[in-house]
Amino acid sequence: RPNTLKQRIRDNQPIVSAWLSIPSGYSAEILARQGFDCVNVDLQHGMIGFDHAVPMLQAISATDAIPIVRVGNSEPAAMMKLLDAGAYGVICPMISNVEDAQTFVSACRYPPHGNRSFGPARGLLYGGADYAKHANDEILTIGMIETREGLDNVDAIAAVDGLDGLFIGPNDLSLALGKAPMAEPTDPEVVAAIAKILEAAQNQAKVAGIFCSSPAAAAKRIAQGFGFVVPGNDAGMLTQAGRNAVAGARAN
Ligand code: 3PY
Ligand code: MG
Repeated sequence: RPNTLKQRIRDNQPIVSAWLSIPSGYSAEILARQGFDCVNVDLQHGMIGFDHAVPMLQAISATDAIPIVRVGNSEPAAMMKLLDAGAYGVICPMISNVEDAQTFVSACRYPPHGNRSFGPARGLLYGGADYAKHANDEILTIGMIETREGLDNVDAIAAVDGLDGLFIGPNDLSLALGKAPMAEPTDPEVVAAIAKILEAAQNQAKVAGIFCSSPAAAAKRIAQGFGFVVPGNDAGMLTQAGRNAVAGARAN
């Protein structure tokens, strides 16, 4: 199965991703049916472990949205297991140097391009019988730049072979620069860091992504040149919808 996210990157078409923190196959299914290019199961900050991630990936893979995951760290075993569970892309947090990026990419690629172990389980069901032949080309690898070291090394990280893109965590990046965590940073130093990461990705013809806290913020990031945006997560959407419902019902 071709990864339509890779095609969109080649065609310079922005990717709009859903972001799941609620451990539910049902909410995964609901969001996967709303037109997102991909749906991310967040195992870093979401309330989600491997056992919940599997039915969520199953729900997403019954739709046209591509199932991806954000892992908790760059530990290879966990990401290999999620790839086996059918994730077609991995977002890895806290990539700080070339070695981090290489360890990450290697875990997502079968030899000779990496050290991913063979046992693709649901990968085969989702990707098709020829999964093993095409997995190295179809699995999307996105490294997060959100530490000071990562920012300093961003040009070298962006150049790592097999790394498909960079993704900014604005909260951690703000913290790393000594500021309060913010989803939509306004501090000039953080704003400049974001521009630097975007440019580093563009210089390598790789996709630049960023977490956003609203649809309007995501639209602005696309206009700025980002090719992968997240217009909020499930918990934020539910919170907003709940608030609006109460306010609307009490409108008179
Ligand atoms: C951050 O803002 O640090 C993130 O990782 C967003 O998901
Ligand atoms: Mg982060």
